[in-house]
Amino acid sequence: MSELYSITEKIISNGKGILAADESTGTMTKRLETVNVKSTAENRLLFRETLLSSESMKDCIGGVILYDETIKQTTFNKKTIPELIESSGAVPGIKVDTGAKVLANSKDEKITEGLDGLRERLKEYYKLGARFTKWRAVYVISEKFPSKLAIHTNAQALARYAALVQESGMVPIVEPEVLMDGKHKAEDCLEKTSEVLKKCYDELILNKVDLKGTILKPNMILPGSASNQKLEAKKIAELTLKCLKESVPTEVPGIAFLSGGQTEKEAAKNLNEINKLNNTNFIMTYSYGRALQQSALKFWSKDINNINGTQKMFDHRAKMCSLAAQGKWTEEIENK
Ligand code: 5MM
Repeated sequence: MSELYSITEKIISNGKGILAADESTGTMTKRLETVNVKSTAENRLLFRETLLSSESMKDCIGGVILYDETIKQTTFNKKTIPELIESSGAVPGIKVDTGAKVLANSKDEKITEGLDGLRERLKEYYKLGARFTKWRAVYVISEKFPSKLAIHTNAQALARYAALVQESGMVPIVEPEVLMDGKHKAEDCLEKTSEVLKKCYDELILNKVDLKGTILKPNMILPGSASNQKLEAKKIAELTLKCLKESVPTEVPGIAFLSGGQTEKEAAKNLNEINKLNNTNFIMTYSYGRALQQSALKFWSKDINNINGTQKMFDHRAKMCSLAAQGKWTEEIENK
């Protein structure tokens, strides 16, 4: 188990966080099409290789979550993608769920699948260089949702996944994402997220998962994206800390937030406030997809051969997130 603890530490310590580059081909195609780039395996690799060769990888990124296609690709210089990630001192990781599908008997909700054959797939990913993994469950908020059924079944799947991952010698990231979509208030997000997290930890403990060798990837406590409630970053940080303090066992070493549709700046500012107020033992850092990649992707789409310019855009975001993970981010540095 001590091997798992050192992997965890390497990923999230010293102001480092995680680059979530695990978009499945469907999601990556949507992202590329919005910036008018053709979604071919070569283009997906070119964009990701550009980010993974950036200067900021060394100081700001402790781990990268990959998708099945990417972990098997090789770079222009004939390195494997895990080798490229390791060369900057970061840890290669892999998304192992096979996606969120309609939940039987609650058709407006989702259950994440991928447990069948997981033990064998984990062995293969370990051989390819992965040392941590990710599984994402998604929950919607409405008057009726998330239902007890969605909370229970997803928690069970997350726990069975995490137990298998530790058995294979890798660190599981547990990602229960309560979506921002909807008109709900931040107080509703607090209530529902707390319920989801508590159930996840009941099941993780029942499945004898060693919590010290895990990382939690939750949403922040925010108003719904269609709500008219506006909250200051300080209030978001207070609610988020309240939720995590009450729902997450203290053995968990670190929390790496998802950005969930926040702008790049909001995701940095809110994480910064959380760290300024952090009165817990948890390391609070980032595991951002869109909030690390958005402006780099936009820039890259204008000239996919402009590697340096794209890397500069990514380096700025990575630096802002790393400062936020230490409570040292400011508007002034952001706008420089
Ligand atoms: C990178 O996006 C991941 C989802 O991809 P698929 O929907 O194609 O499986 C996602 O799991 C991501 O890791 C997290 O949601 C965090 O990403 P954001 O963009 O919310 O920070």
